[in-house]
Parts: sequence; C-alpha cells; structure tokens
Amino acid sequence: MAGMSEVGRLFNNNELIVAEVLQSAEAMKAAVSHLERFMEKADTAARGKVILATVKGDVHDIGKNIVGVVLGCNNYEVIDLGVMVALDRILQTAVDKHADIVGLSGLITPSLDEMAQVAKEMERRRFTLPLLIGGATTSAQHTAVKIAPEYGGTTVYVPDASRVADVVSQLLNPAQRAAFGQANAQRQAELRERHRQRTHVLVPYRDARARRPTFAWDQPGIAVPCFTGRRSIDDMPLADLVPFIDWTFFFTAWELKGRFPAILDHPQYGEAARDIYDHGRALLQDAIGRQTIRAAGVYGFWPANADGDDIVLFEDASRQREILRFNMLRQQELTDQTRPLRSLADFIAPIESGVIDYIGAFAVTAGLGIEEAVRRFEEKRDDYDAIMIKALADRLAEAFAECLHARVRREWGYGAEEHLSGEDLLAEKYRGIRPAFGYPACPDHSEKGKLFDLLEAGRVGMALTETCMMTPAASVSGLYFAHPEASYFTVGRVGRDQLEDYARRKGMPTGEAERWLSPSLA
Ligand code: B12
Repeated sequence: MAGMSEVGRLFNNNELIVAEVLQSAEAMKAAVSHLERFMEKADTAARGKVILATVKGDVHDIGKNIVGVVLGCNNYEVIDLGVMVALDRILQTAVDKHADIVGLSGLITPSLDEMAQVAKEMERRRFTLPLLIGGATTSAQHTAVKIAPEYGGTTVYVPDASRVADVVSQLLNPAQRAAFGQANAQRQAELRERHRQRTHVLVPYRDARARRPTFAWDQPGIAVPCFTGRRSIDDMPLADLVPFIDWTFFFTAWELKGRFPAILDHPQYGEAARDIYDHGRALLQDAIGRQTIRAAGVYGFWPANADGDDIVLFEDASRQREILRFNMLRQQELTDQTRPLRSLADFIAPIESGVIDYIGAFAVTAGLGIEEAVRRFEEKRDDYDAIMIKALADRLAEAFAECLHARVRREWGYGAEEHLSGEDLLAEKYRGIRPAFGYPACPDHSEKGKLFDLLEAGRVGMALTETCMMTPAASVSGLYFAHPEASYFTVGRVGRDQLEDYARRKGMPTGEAERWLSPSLA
C-alpha cells in the first residue's frame, strides 16, 4: 500500500503516466490477491468510498475506469457500477454503501442532461455528498451552468485522471473541505456570470436560410454510385483495418498528447509511449490471430435531394417514393457578413434543381465479442489490458470508417483515381466528408434512429441506447457527402425560431427537440 501511495504521488506530480499507474496497480492486485488468503477479514483502512458510474444511456467507460484505478492506487475504495447506470441505482448504492463521494462519467452530449438529472435528484433526496463530473463532453462551464445549480452540495468538474486524487483528498479532508468547496463555488459563479454575459448574435432563421451557400447544380457534374441501397460487411478482417489506424488517438486514450510517430521519441515520455505502443500492437496481433473481437458494418447509397434544410432519401432514381428525411440544422450565428450560413443540406442538390443527387450512409463497429475479452482480463484483475483492448477496438472502429470511406469513394466513382498515402488519408485530403450525428455539423444524436433503421444496423449486431449511443461502444456511424465543396463546420447556437421549425419538421414536440438540442440552443 505504501508503494501504491508512492505511485499515486508520482502520478499526481506528472512523473508517471496512466499506463504505468495501471501496470503498478496490476502488480499490487496480484500481490494482494496472494496475501488475502493469509489475512483476517477486516475493514481496510481506505481513505474514503467513491461511487463511480457512467450515466444512463451512455456506454463509454475508458476514462471512468482509468479514474477508478487511480483512486484505488491512492487507497480509496471504489465501487464502480459500470455503464448505463440509472440514477436511482447510483443514489441508492451511495446510501446503502455509505459512500463519501459520487462520480459520474459520460461521452456524448445527451449524458450531460442525465448528469443534471442526477444532481437534481440528489438535491430532492437531501444528499450532501460531493458530486464529481467527468468525461469527454463535460466541461467546467457546463458543470457550472447546468449541473451545479441543481444541487446544494459541492459539484466539481474534473478534467482528467491526474487531478482526481487531489480533488477527492481535499473534499474528504475536514480541514480543507470548506475552503475547497468555497473556491469551487466561487469559480463556478464566475463561469456562470461569464456565460450570462456572452451574447450570441443570431440572424432570424428565415434570413439564415436565405444566406445559404449556392452551388451550380448540373446533372453531368453529379457523381453516381455503382449501386443504390444497403450492403453489409458481416465480418471485416481486422488485419485489413490495421493500416488505417490513426495511432495518434491511441495515445490520446492513454492521456499522452502528441502526434504519432513523433511521440515515440518524446524527450519526456517517449520510452513510456514506445512501451504502450509495443504492448498495444502485441495485443492487437493476438486479437487478430484469435479473433477475440470482430468487426462488422453496413453502408449504402440512396438518391437524395435537399428540401429546405431536410435531406430527402428516395427508394430509387424515379424519386417516386420517399424513404426518410434527415432533418438538418443551419448556422444562425453571424460572425462575418460575407460568410454564408451553412447546413449539411446545402451539399445535396435541392429538389427544385431537378437534378438527381445521392447521399451515402454507414454504421461500423469493431466491438463485437469484446465483453468476453474484457471479462477474461478483468477476471485476471488485469485492468491494463481490459482498458487496452477497448482502446484498440475504438481505434479499429475509426479505422473501419476510414477504410470504408475509401471504398465508398471508389464505388461512387470520383475516388477511382485516388492515390493517397496513409498520412494523407488520415489528414482527410480527399473529396467528400463523413459527418457523424453528434459532431458539430449535425449535433442532434436522435437522428441516428433513422440512420439505424435505414441501414438495418441491428442485422450486424449494432443497437442504440435510449440516448442514442451506439452499442457496442466501439462504433462509428454517419453520412457520406460527395460534393467537392463539402466540408466540416460547426452549426453553433440556434435560435427559438429554428428550434420550433426543426421540431415541426421532425414531427416531435418542441420540448423534446429542445432536450436533444439543449447544448446547441442560444
Ligand atoms: C476517441 C473518440 C471516440 C472513440 C472512443 C471514445 C473513448 N474511448 O472515449 C470512438 C471512435 C469509439 C468514438 C465514437 C463516437 N464519438 Co467520439 N470522440 C473521441 C475523442 C476524439 C477522444 C475521446 C478520448 O478518447 N478521450 C480519452 C479518454 C481517456 O478520456 P475521457 O473518456 O474523457 O476520460 C478522461 C476524463 O474525461 C476524466 N473522466 C472521465 N470520466 C470521469 C468520471 C469521473 C468521476 C471523473 C472524476 C473524471 C472522469 O478522466 C479520464 C481520464 O483522464 C473525442 C474528442 C475529444 N477530444 O475529447 C470524441 C467525442 C467524445 N466523440 C463524440 C461523438 C459525437 C462520437 C460518436 C457519437 C460519433 C458517431 N456518431 O459515430 C460516437 C459515439 C460512440 C458510441 N458508441 O455511440 C463527440 C461527443 C460530443 C457530442 N456532441 O456528443 C466528441 C467530443 C467529438 C466532438 N468534438 O464532437 N469517439
């Protein structure tokens, strides 16, 4: 335990990296499991009890698991409730187990709303425990503006695992607790004030539509895919995906910032990076060889036209039968008088042009079978490899999306002559884009429901949670746009007028649309 305290201290001082902490924890757990049988059962002298959970509807847990290990190393007892945990279970466990702190994690924006609900319920049930907020979409500002005001107890945003031990130690130390809580509340009040003062200058939605970018649409200029409808790839060989892996993001998952391959020679943590890289590649080879995880996907092309800010998909080129409409949002924030206000619908020929255009769609996963692989590592108390295999599956899912996009460009014709290096591919130096619902150009996750129906993604083992997160966790989905000028952008804040129009187009009560779009509302 003293050794682990030293590991915790070195990590908090930035002298160890996450992977080294996990490896140390693994050594400690092996020793403890050997020693346990010689020991009397007694309460360990844990410094406090922390409940961790990824909130309802959310399945991502790499970050939360890292936090759990770091807290464990710092001698806190961690009760990890896993993923998709309902509010009631989190709070009831906190009561039953006499927890000292509750920690919530989430990857996508709908989880932010769920976190605010947990805070509200903690207030209603008269909790006083500190609440920790973490995960990729959370922020100091969101925590201050939307979560902390719901709860009278201390609510702390924790940006990454290296801060968590210090935060928890201050919250549980009677001598420091009050001062820490006060400073935290003060910072949050400042953030709320800054947020209140920030004004978003929006043009009326009607005017925003009039400022759309215009393109010359002519039928000969439209690329025609070699088939329409859906095709599935039931078993994508993992080995074929390896060349498409963007290793830079592999290191992001391990909290090592820097571009690959330069990161391997980083003066401070190059050696650790090489160690993780070698271990990751060995585990990847093992997964490929023994097929411990599998990848599958589905994609297709459909004749399509824009109807206002909707993209209408047709069964075939006769355009007699409409299959579905993706409802898109349009920028309303005027940053520059000369710049058009964009919507993804602009990249598809408008219905009034008379031109038949096309759109593509895809959903891929590399996480089939991963639960079993993770379970085996967890049984061996091997947190490092349990996290490593998930990080690799995430990389393979992204690689699959990149690889499939290259195939799609060939099948769409315009990419047939494309000769790009691996680096140029990852830098996306090709024609066309593949925005994903949830990304800034199309922030409404709920459109994934239509996408999954269109692709029949369930047939390759993919599904959506109630907040439209995909399972398995290592999954990516989105749309393909072929227009040469198609580019990524941020919709930014939208006004009440657009919200109401959007809800009407979606056939959804405004209140519900408001919930899905809440992070985008001005
Ligand atoms: C890699 C990545 C993925 C990977 C896996 C994610 C992962 N492993 O976390 C894959 C490819 C699978 C993926 C998929 C998607 N992603 Co993604 N992804 C990212 C990316 C680029 C990095 C995330 C990451 O790996 N971080 C490293 C890990 C270790 O950090 P972490 O989870 O945040 O955890 C740390 C801290 O947050 C904190 N922490 C976490 N939990 C807790 C809990 C407590 C109590 C505490 C104290 C601290 C704490 O400590 C952790 C360790 O330091 C981010 C962008 C970004 N830069 O953040 C987008 C991002 C998170 N993704 C996003 C989206 C939209 C998606 C998709 C919906 C896209 C799609 N339609 O296909 C899917 C959803 C997947 C699904 N199953 O439904 C959005 C989410 C925003 C939103 N609008 O919802 C982001 C922010 C990108 C963006 N700018 O739009 N993604």
